[in-house]
Amino acid sequence: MERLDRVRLTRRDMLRLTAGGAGMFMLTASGLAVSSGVGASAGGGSLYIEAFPTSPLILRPFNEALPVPTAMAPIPKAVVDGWESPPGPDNQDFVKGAAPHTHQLWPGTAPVADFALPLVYQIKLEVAGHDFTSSPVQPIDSDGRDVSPPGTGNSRPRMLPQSTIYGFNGTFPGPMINFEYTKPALVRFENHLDVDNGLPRQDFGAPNFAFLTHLHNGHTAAESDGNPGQAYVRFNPLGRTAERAAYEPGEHVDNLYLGYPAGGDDREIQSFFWFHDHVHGHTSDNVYKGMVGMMPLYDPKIDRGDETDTSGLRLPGVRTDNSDGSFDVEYDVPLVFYDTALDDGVTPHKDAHTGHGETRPEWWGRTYFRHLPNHGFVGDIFTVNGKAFPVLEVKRRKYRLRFLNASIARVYQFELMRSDRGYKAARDLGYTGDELQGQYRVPDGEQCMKFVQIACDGGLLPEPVVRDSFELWPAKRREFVVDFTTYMDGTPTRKNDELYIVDVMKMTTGRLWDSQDSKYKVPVLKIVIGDDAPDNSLVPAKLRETPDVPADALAAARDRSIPTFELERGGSKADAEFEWLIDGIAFDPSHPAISAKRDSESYWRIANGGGGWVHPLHIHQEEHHVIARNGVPAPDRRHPDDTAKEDVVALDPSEDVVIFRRFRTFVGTYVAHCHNLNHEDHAMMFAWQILP
Ligand SMILES: [Cu+2]
Repeated sequence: MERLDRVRLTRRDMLRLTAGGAGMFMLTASGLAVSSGVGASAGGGSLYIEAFPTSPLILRPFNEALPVPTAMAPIPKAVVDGWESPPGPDNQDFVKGAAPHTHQLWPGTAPVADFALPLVYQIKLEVAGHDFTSSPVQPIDSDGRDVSPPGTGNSRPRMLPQSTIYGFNGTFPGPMINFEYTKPALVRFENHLDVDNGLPRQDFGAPNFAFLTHLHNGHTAAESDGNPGQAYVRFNPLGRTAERAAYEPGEHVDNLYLGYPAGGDDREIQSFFWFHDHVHGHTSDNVYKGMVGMMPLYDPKIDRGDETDTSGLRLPGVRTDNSDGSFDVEYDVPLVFYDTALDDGVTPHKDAHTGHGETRPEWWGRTYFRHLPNHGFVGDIFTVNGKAFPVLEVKRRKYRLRFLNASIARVYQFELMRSDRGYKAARDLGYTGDELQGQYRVPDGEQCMKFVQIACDGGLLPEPVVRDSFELWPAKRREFVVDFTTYMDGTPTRKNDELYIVDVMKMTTGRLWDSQDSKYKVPVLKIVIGDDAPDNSLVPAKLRETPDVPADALAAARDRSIPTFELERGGSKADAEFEWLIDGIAFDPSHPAISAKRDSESYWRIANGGGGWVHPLHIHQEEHHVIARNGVPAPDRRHPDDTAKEDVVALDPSEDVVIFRRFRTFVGTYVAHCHNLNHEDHAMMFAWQILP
């Protein structure tokens, strides 16, 4: 029993397995369990395993530079004009056998009458190989012991094979578009995922190689939003539903990002978006397979990325305008967090609802994913900007760090720490099983600096908030200024000093965090202090006002008659896999759950119906204000950045949150869904509409 526990079967699954008959699980030589013949007796959909592989140990962490992205270049107008089917107001996409869709709002028409024509970007969805590390690795088992991968006959260190990604321009993370409000950008996303490069496609990713790119949380017309509700509207008349309601190989879509703040209100200007896949039923596997891109947002009036501009806020950033219309901002660094698990060759890929416990030893060392882990997927290697355990050398000055959680289910909590004795492999500290997640620890790590939070997923905060640590839930962004000249005790940093961004939230399953463990300190990024550098930046006491909420907001929060959406575990007759529901209903894009008139506003109650899970509930189209959590007016101590808006409600167990939001500028179908992407794909989503 103890050994089986190590492969993370739930107790419930264990009971089912043992009830189903003896000998259904075999133990392999490396101490992992492999199910055998489970499917025949357990029946479809009723049983699945939570076993994830033990990734090989990365032997030389913190040797590889953190990739710091630079701005993607737009396509010159002369080139775009020569395209076979150039972008235009009546040419929004190319779908085989269909007339093109149209843009509902194009620059030159109110309310964007004075906006220039968009800069045009081209992003190809491509199959490529990706290296999470250049370090040799040591194959280990779930006890942390050296082990021989199946069929190799030796346990010596080795190099990893490349993992197969489906990436924006074949990279992970994908390109970064630096975006300035009032300067529209149009991105042509083209599907080239049918082009083979010899890498194994493995067993996850939309089976028809489709994509649907969503700019999270753009104030975007429905047809450019890339959501499976509007995709149903687009593709259902063509007889294409589910994953076929998306852009397949040979097809493309022009997503138009106008840079028009909701209501024309500068207080609605946002700060950091990301774009990622949103194919119905395959968002988790497509995102995990690499469909992640970044879009830092700049405000031409007060936050244009130029710390010397005395008319602005002077947040850290040295701007260089490029001749192609793009611009780069130094000292302004996006950090994309993503956890992965690499195949150990002995962990089953299939469970009772899809197979018989098959393993794939030939995929050893490549990314591993199962489409339906009931809890949500968590990996044991934590990466930043696509690399495991990278190093960032910083100048001695202030930086703006933009954090994004692009993980499937993992919630992080970050602190800045110093360590005298450095990092140690978790297995060398005696840890085994789930405690190996993260691979390394800094046992003597102590907090050494604070974060000054300036923005959350709803843009700049009204005032900065000083924080010792902060949580980062899936899809959320939080931005901070960190001053690398001085420790929090007042002593100056010195060249070659080392510190770490450390994850202190132990979360061994995708359900929610484990009980608090002060020994859980996983270093994810090493920071090395470099030379001095000029610094003209400031952290002003006031950043930006937040848009108003109606005076009756608190009364509304107590009103039990407002629309309520309760997230809960349940069963659906539609599909045995659909067990994540909202108000007891599985996602059905043909029946929007609620409609709103354009330019109206509403209160919604979002509730976590269960105590055993957390759910990051994301609502498209406009950010919302949190009015109250569990009846307590926002902001509360746990959420000091509720002073601003947000687009993901981080629902603690059994939490009840009342939000206020508006529905402006566009019409069409949008969605709201859990951003634990396994939950989303197993139906925790609803469609909703804005009507003229
Ligand atoms: Cu969820």
